[in-house]
Amino acid sequence: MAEKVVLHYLNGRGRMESIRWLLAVAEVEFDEVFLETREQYEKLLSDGALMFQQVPMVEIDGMKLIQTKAILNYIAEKYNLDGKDIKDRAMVNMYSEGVMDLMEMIMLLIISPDPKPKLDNIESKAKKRYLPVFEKALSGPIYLVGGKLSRADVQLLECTLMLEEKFPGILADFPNVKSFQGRMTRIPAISEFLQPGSKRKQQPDEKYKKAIMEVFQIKLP
Ligand code: IBG
Repeated sequence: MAEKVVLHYLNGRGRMESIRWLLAVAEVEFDEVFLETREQYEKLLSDGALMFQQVPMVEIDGMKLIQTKAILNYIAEKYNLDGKDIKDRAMVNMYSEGVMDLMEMIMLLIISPDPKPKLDNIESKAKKRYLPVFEKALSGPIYLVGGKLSRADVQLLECTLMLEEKFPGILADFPNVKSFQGRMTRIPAISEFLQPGSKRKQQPDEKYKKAIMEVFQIKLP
């Protein structure tokens, strides 16, 4: 029997959250080991579990996978959440990379000494650069690429929910994206993942910030 998938990261969203989303949509059960102390992280390092001394790390199919995008690619390929052919896969990757650029900006807010200008920049980029692309792509099709659910859809949903947390009403000018969000949240595995008590993580808080500083020895003001 296949070993259970195990996620090694902090108890927060960060770079692991998209992986949690994708596993949830693929209906793969997983356990989580939360890094709370520097010692836990150093133990992973001394065990040789982290190729580039970084997390996320995911134990899956007898491997210890690192690098967020490599992990997402593996899960997407394994569970048919990528494109049906090489061209569709290129489109899926392009959408997915765009969404990840935007989500990374939000993720990094927690370690910013002065988040306000960064927030303004994120809102402006979201409205002017990213959301118009998805509004156009979804004017008709149900999913972003090739008429089938892919990791790009899952990550777009994750991203739009994050955006609404920061900027309520931001989707008002993007009705196709808003309808897409409604459709996606009705997919049973997603609806379950959105329920309280699921493995989805909440917005970053002080405890999570403290863990980042402690585990990665980052000095924040
Ligand atoms: N390219 C890698 C990936 O995508 O997996 C980058 C991984 C990465 O930067 N991981 C950080 C790490 O392990 C944790 S994310 N750092 C240790 C090191 O020595 O490089 C931590 C995080 C931050 C800010 I910093 C916000 C949220 C999480």
